[in-house]
Amino acid sequence: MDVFTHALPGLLERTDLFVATQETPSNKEGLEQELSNLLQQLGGLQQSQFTIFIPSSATNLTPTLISVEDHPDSFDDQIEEHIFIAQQPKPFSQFYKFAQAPHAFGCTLVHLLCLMADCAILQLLHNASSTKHFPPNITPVNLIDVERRAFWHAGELCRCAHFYSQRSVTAGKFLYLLLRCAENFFESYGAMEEWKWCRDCADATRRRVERLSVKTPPTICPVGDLIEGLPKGFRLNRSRSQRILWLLHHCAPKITHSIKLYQRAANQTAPEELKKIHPLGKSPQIAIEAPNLQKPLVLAESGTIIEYLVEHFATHLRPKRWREGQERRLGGETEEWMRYGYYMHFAEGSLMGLLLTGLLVEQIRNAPVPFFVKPVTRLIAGRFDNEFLIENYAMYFGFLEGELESSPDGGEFLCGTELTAADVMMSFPVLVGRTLVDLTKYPRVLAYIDTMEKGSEYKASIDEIEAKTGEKYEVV
Ligand SMILES: N[C@@H](CCC(=O)N[C@@H](CS)C(=O)NCC(=O)O)C(=O)O
Repeated sequence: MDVFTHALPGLLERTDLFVATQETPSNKEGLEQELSNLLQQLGGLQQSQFTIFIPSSATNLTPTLISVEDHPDSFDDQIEEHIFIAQQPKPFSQFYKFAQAPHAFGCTLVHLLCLMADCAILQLLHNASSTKHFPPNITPVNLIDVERRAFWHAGELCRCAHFYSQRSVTAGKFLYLLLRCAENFFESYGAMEEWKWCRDCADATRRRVERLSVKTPPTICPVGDLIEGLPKGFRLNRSRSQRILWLLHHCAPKITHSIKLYQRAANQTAPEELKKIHPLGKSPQIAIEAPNLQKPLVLAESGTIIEYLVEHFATHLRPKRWREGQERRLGGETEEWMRYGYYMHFAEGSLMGLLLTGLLVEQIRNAPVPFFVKPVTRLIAGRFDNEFLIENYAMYFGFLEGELESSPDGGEFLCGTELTAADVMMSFPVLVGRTLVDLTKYPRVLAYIDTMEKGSEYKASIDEIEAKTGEKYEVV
């Protein structure tokens, strides 16, 4: 990745220098060599090299193209860009609908970077022939081919407008930038219809951004699009937030998300800034942004966050509620549904309480105390183990083993054959459990963890955390 991200700025700088350098008999040969190098290196950065920005989980995805004519439901008459697109269907009438936000961001970046590289090539070719009077056959690069390719990349940026227009203020600002880049290219290329379209669509984006520009509070897990560099040293590691991120990957493409990382204080508590969003200042917290919301909707407490997200964006992660013919009757619920409600509460209400005690005891046992105090801390920890933890671990994990064995229809999840949001909720405590308890005695629990960890959305959430923090994800 570094090779390419670092290469382009350097190549653009060298392009500027080449263009600004006056040709003299003494530097002519050097300039010709530099021109050839630059054209080769900029050309070498084309799409295949830049596709590194597309996450591996999304490489098999093909975004669908939608238009106002064929997909009127995908266009909203409250969104400025959609109003513009409906009124001005030419020259861009089809837009990409992406299945995953990281895929969309990756594709957009590829087109943006390719357009920048192509514009630099065009600038070089133009300067070499018109200012430096190099012979036209000095390079094998075909001007028409590069122009066509750049035109296509600029058009692809415009076709991403629908995706970004439905999202947050930050995404709107990014879209504005994309449209202005495409607009600049079309203007210099002389494609006036496309230039005008970009200019007017960018204006619609600017108006939407102004309308939505409310102060967005920083959150540990804001839902919305954010394409910002994250400060180094901030981390999400060792936090319940991972399961929310996992769920957000299951909510795609109905909602896109980004995460903001906060660093724990030395004593492991959350930083004070988090209290500005929710008085308890605990993680996770999410802020939902939507065109109809005057200000972001802030939610705290994992269970509430999960239930809210499922209700609006992931009803497929909730089991069927009623047995046939028993609708809305007392006791008419399916076993899957009853388990779902139970585990949604059991995770934080019961199991986490036990595990937090276990984690605390581990801290006492491993506390950096002088050697003569060690026997005391070990004694305290040992008493907790013997009188409370060992027995309760066996009871709770034995219970889960039995529950998995009797899961409806022989399913491998806690509420039957399908993954539900209750499993997402339970994932954090069972993963913490794996660090404290010898789970080999509970093979079904181990298999359950293994199945969850193999899920593509689960893996995508871990990849996202690791990419953001630059470290391996660890549960505690
Ligand atoms: N039951 C809450 C627990 C929230 C919680 O305690 N979160 C931890 C991170 S996993 C935290 O913020 N710890 C820092 C602190 O307590 O200051 C939930 O599930 O959201």
